[in-house]
Order: sequence, then structure tokens, then C-alpha cells
Amino acid sequence: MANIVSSGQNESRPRGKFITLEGIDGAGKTTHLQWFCDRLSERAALQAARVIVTFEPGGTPLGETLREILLRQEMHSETEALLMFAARREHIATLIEPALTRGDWVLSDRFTDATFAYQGGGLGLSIDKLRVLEQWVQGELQPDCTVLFDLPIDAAHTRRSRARIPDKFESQSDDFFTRTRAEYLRRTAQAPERFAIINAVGPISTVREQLEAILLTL
Ligand code: Z5A
Repeated sequence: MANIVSSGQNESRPRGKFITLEGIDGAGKTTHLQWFCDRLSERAALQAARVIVTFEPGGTPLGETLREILLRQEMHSETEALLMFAARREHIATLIEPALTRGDWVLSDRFTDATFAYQGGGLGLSIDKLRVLEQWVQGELQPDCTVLFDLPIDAAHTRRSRARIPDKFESQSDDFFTRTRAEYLRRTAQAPERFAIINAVGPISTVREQLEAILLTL
């Protein structure tokens, strides 16, 4: 049954939907973000809801400060995971949960699946330790839908090499991204009801057709 929240003015709205976008670097999330947000807003408007667009690491003033450190500074892999979850705790407490409770929808460019994929798969951190942090930081909160842009490593490599100056993560090896992608795919197999996988190999128009089909399910 839908979780009804009240605005306190004789108006009640269902709890908002939480949608996340994921994928290895170069998979194309950012290319589709604005378009997807516009289309999602049309659907949210049917429930008198707005779409709040956000991203990780970031999304709050503290998160932005941590993002600067995370994307530029070398650190122990466990420190990196802890900072990702610290930024996430702030993000959930001050932006995500209040928006969902108001009945608004939240679209986040990356969330916890990225930590499992990058720090767990890519850097080899213990998945069990990450699960403990996930439970601590978000409790029962999970996205209602996670769109995974999936792309073979060589295609992502070609796209990344055309893009801007690489940050710490974008400079990682193809082996790192092979492990990252494998962990993303392992997560989709564990929670198939939450994930929608996009085959991101084709042209932008083909990717959009797949996104359109996902929008109809939201
Ligand atoms: N990170 C982490 O390690 N742990 C965590 O818990 C979290 C994050 C939350 C944030 O970077 C970094 O933090 C991220 C993971 C790590 N790694 N990196 N880098 P970010 O927010 O700065 O960037 P990003 O999330 O990786 O997004 P991005 O760099 O913007 O990449 P993208 O969204 O995957 O791709 P894109 O920019 O849309 O496209 C890449 C290029 O391909 C571009 O030139 C496009 O024009 C082109 N493109 C896109 N689609 C197509 C198609 N269909 N055909 C042809 N060419 C295309």
C-alpha cells in the first residue's frame, strides 16, 4: 500500500519516488540526465510532485566539500568508502528523506550502488563491510528504481578518452572498470526488481527509447 504523507493542509500525497542512475564512467548518464529529468517531471506532475535532481558524491554543501577531496586526493580505500558514506548520510538526512516525505521525487546521479561497484568491485574492499555501512547510513531506504547504463569496457574507454581531463576515478585502468562493471551486474542480479538495465552501446536515440520504456513503469 502507498505510504501517504500529509502536508498538513488537508492535502495528502503519496511518499515520493527515489530513482538513481548508475554506470561506469563513460556509460552516458550525464548525457541523458536533463532529458530524463524533464520526462520524469511530467510523470511526477501527475501526482502533483516535483523532481529534485541531485548527485553523489555531493548534493549538500558538506557533500560538495567532500566531493572535492574525494575526486582529487589519494587516500586509503577504506577512508574513501567512509567519506562516501559520510557524504551520503548528510545527503539522506538533509535532502533525500525530507523530499520523499514531502511527496517529491528524487533523481540522484549515483548512490550506494556506486560505492559497492567502485570501492567494493574496483578497489576490492570487503563487500561485508560496505553492507554494514549501507545498513547504518540508510537503514531500510533503497531506491525504488535504479537505471544502470551498461557498456563494455572498451567502448567506455573510447568515450572517456574523448572527454574532459580525467579525475582520480576516470584515470583508473581498464581492469579496475572491468571489476567495477562486474560488481554493478552482480548487484542487479541480487535485486532484479529494483534495477532497469540500459544497453548503452547504441546511439543516443536508441538509449532514449529504452529510457522511455522505463519511464512508463514509474
Ligand atoms: N564514486 C565512487 O567511487 N563511489 C561512490 O560511492 C560514488 C561515486 C557515489 C563521480 O564522478 C565519481 O565518483 C565517479 C564514481 C565515483 N567516477 N568518476 N569519474 P562524476 O560525478 O564527475 O562523473 P560520473 O558520474 O562518472 O559521470 P560522467 O563523467 O559525466 O560520465 P557519464 O555520465 O558516464 O558519461 P557522459 O559524460 O554522459 O558521456 C561520456 C562521453 O560519451 C561524452 O563525450 C558523451 O558525449 C559520449 N556519449 C554518451 N552517450 C553516447 C552514445 N550513446 N553514443 C556515443 N557517445 C556517447
